[in-house]
Amino acid sequence: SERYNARDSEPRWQRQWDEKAIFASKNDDPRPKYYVLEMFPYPSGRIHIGHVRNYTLGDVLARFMRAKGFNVLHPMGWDAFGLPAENAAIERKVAPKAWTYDNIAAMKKQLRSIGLSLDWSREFATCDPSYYKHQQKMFLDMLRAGLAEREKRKLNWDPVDMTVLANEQVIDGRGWRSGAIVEQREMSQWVFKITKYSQELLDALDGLDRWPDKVRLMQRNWIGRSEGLLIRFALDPATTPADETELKIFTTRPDTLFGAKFMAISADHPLAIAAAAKNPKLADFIADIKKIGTAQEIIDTAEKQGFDTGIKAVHPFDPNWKLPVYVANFVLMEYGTGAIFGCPGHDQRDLDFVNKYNLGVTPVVCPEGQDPKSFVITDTAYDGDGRMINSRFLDGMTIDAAKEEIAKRLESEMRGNAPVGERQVNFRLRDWGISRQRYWGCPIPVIHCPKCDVVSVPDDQLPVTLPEDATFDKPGNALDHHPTWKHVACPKCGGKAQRETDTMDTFVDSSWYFARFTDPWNEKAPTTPAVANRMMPVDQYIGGVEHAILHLLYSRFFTRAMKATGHINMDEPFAGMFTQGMVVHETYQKADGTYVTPAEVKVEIVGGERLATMIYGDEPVTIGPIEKMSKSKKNTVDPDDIIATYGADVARWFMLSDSPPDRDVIWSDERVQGASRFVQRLWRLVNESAEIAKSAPGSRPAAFGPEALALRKAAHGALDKVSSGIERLHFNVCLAHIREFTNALAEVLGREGKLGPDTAWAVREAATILVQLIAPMMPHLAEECWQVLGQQGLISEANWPQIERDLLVEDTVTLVVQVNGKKRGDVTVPRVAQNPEIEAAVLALDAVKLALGGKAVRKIIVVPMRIVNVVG
Ligand code: ANZ
Ligand code: ZN
Repeated sequence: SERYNARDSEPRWQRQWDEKAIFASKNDDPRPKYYVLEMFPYPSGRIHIGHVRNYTLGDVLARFMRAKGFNVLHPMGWDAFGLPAENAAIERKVAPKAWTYDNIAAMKKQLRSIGLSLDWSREFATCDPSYYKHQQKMFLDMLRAGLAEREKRKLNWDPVDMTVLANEQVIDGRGWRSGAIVEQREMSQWVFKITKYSQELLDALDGLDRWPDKVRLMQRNWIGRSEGLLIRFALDPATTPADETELKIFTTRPDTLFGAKFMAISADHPLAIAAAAKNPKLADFIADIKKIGTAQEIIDTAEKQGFDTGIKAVHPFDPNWKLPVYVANFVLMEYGTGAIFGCPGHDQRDLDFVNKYNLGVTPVVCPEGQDPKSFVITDTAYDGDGRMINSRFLDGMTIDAAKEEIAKRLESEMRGNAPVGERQVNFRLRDWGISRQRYWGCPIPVIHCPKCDVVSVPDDQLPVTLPEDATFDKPGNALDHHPTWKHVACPKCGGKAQRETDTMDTFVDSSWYFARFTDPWNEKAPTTPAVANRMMPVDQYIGGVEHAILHLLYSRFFTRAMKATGHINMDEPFAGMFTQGMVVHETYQKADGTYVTPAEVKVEIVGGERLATMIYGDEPVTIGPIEKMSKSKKNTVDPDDIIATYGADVARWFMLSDSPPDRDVIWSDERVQGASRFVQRLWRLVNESAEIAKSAPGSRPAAFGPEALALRKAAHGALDKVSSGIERLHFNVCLAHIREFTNALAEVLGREGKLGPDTAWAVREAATILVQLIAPMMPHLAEECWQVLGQQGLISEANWPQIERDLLVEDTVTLVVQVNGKKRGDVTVPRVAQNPEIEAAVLALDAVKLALGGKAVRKIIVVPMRIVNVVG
């Protein structure tokens, strides 16, 4: 037969699937549902190879579950708002909308060429007014429910780009794009009250047992619950500015209170501001340390710095013990109370700090088994377990007992009319600020009226759409400097008012799209609750680990907010979560250090070593480390090129082979060619099998000889292993089983002489099963083979084959062999073997003869399926 021609076959099958709309899922389908979702793409312009991996993983599962008889929902859409569209508008003078929809059209074509079983009838882009209309409605619902609020916050303001920057976008005190010195500005912005759910979002993680542990841990850490004590330290009046009489701190280690050496407050703390007003040097210091911004990583890695304010705090258990109060760069205003006491013995930051300012160390927790007298701490703080020392009434206690003791004493000690200590649970999680000074986002549907304050846009005036004639020739928010858009009449009083010109964080758009997919046709409401409640949660969500925190957490919050406002009746949107690994590739550099693409390089093996040269000109190239594919390293491969050269099935097969899906996979041309050869091999085998099948009896033979039986066992064994492998997303293991089974079939086909009718029948069965096994992975090739085998209809619509369980039973059994009760080895016999046969096999063993040492056998006891004991 001829070679399999993917270029001819693939578009043909894609057209057929489309015309018959076989992947469209119907909401009134009575079968049990299965919702597979891959994280939807940002329409950047081109699909990259990571998308191909992501969607292939989901597609295998979707096709498998469809064959298993589920009503599979497998939709696709576009996460279409965001900054790149505005940058394109600035750089290339194309409107964000035109740029975005052009990209969507191009990427949709690419996605189709991969042969994914997607339900395109549900497609939407988050920038469609028919989508964001509902998002605006839900924003207003959340506002009424107290889940959205306006809040004053200190934000990083870039005075050149005229925008708020995220902490991560402030580098060395400057805006990441403009390079301008960033200012801290107090601004009103909209926040979602995610912190109302902190405890719940944390607790519910336990129930997400089909999520990776690492993702749950990341979420746990992000929510960051800690139990501790608020302590009001009195300030020494002689040293403090007027009005400041006490300093409130939050600590998780009240047990270490007798190891305290200093107090530290944030540069934004009111006490710091009050002190700076009288001390220009302190004011300079504060201005200086604020330049590094407030990004956690930067703070964690920056050198610890402090400034002694001269203020003294009084130790809660000793009126004569005075602690210096520093302004320090590692204390954040946003956490706890923005103030701490420092205990250098048991906190590394505090230790670095006292070592710099010579404040001394007193250890107060001594590890078990260590002599307290010889326990000194110099460079490394001790944060382990132990017993209290140097701590007066705490001495000898465990850490937990000491914490409890301090809490009890300070809770019952009153100063003024409040206790000095108070137990508190703190969360690291902050409310979600959603205001962005951007044009290309979902408008926030409120109006600011000088008389009525903030007024919601009435429901019947939704959506608030973006003006299409915005210009991008000035920095700042194009909505804000649009000549007319923001000027409107107040819906309440009719007076002159202004629209909110901030738009929503694009994370809002992706926090509910999965629910919208359940009924994207509903024009009146974000969801049709009866449908959403039936089709949700997503049974298997698949995406990159880079979204393991924010996107998943926001989606979990938003689902709860939708529940609170009546749009869905569940808490958790994703029952199963899978984080896939990256596609990585080695890098190539010319002698001058410039990177070149894999397409420009040829790699040869010379003397066992891989050597690379430029294809044109033979210039030598250095093979660099394997890295994540990126434009800057030029180590990318273009899915279009791969599909044009090898076909989508080869690309899909390659993506699934070798590496477990949660690990990185190394792109390698050699192995892609291997996948391509495997496709041709399958094609030949199926064609040969089809020839043989012609001579096979129409109905199932009454009995099968050993040759036919062995092949049937290989087929059903593979079917069993692949079925359970796909359910667990162990795709690389499935592929290995398929290859093994392919070899078994090839071996039978390669035999000399004519095959018996029972074997011919088994060949037909095996080829049919083989084609069905590869169908989720290589659907185009499978359709083509399905025809060759003379099957009716599309394989994409066929049911998954039935496993014949009795073919899975092993036909041999291994028994432990003992001589006089002592193990001497084992013996493998046919499962059906009778005792005389087993006894003969056991007595023939050298180990048994040796153990008997010539003695006569008195008797042999056979414990069926388990043990044979020879008594000598
Ligand atoms: C004294 C102490 C002694 C502390 C010790 C730790 C170890 P988590 O677990 O993250 O809640 N802290 C409190 N507020 C802070 C702020 N705004 N900026 C920086 N650090 C702050 O951490 C709580 C601990 O972090 C608190 O307990 C406090 O230091 C510090 F041996 O108090 B601890
Ligand atoms: Zn008004």
